[in-house]
Amino acid sequence: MQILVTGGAGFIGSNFVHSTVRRYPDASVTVLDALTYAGSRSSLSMAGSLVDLVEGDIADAGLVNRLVCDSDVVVHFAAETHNDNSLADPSPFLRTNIIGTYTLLQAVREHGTRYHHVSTDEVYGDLDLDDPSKFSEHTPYNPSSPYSATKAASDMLVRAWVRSFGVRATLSNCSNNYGPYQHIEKFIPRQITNILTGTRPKLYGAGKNVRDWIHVEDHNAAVWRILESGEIGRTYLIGANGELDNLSVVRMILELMDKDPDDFDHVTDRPGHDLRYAIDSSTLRNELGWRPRYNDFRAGLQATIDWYRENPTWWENDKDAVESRYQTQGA
Ligand code: NAD
Ligand code: TDX
Repeated sequence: MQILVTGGAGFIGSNFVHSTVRRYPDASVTVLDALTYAGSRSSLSMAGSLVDLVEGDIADAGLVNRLVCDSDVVVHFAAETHNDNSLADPSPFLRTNIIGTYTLLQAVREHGTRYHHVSTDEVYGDLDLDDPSKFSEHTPYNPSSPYSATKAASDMLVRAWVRSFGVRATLSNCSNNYGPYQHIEKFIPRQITNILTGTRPKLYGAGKNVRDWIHVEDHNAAVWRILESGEIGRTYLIGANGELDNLSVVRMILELMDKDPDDFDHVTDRPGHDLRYAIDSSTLRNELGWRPRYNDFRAGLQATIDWYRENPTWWENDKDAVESRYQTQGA
């Protein structure tokens, strides 16, 4: 089996590559990654010579066509992924998330290649804090940010290519991931590395916004279930019933790192900040038998803290640049 993983040097993609080489030692894995600020060769060092890393852009049609031609399966993780960056400059989001996905779709269409599209729950917009409902496959799309709007556009392209051209694609929309190798611009690793560098954690606004946390290994196990048994053309929602407000997460990180749980700063809120995400993953559970294994968030968070503590060389060179970018946003 020849697998092409786009964005395999990023957070979820690199974890996917690690679990794939463990699970299918005979598979041949090629990563296509532009190595933007969010991608790192070192995230793949554990996979060593088992993985071929091609540095390139998913919007480069010639390169994509050559790589897809040699592949049995394409798993598409590559994207611009940070909401705050999409507010500062949306243009790379349009190019990578929309044109990049279009380029991949044209190639899998030409070669008849099986394709899985990795997307986010943010395409559904947000829920009120006191609304007991959750997102399901039937929730209408209603994205709020430039990031989520471009992810929604890419999902729509996939659905259109399935219906119009018979592309053999599945889609998944997952909630917020945590775990090792996540870029330190994101909420959880930003706070962990703040504490490790003697800076106070930064909470947007009052911290009442709710995210539905899932361990990255559970997300990737679900992607494998869908690749193996999912129905072509279907969308599967991935979530592990991990709803928590941001204030509780910051306090838990501080506590687990032996600090005073009130030792953080409230900073400027994100414009248009989505209130709450929550996923109903019953289709995936009932039809494909997937179950999350990392059901203890506190234990998963402690392991994630330990990973950042033990791997400072992976993140410390980026820390100053990330924090100065946040300072210009007052965050
Ligand atoms: P990430 O930002 O950590 O990694 C993205 C990777 O894509 C990087 O390695 C980057 O170099 C690469 N990339 C960016 N532009 C590229 C281009 N033009 N060509 C080739 N490679 C390019 O992202 P992540 O958090 O690992 O997210 C992976 C996917 O999962 C994304 O599609 C994202 O929308 C989706 N997702 C993420 C989450 C989450 O909580 N992080 C949740 C649900 C869905
Ligand atoms: O310093 C911070 N303080 C803070 O309070 C940061 C960076 C974030 N936050 C808040 C904003 C969100 O409510 O924490 C929450 C999580 O923020 P992010 O890590 O930026 O994630 P989010 O915007 O929820 O989007 C994430 O989940 C869905 C990923 O970045 C997306 O790629 C994915 O699609």
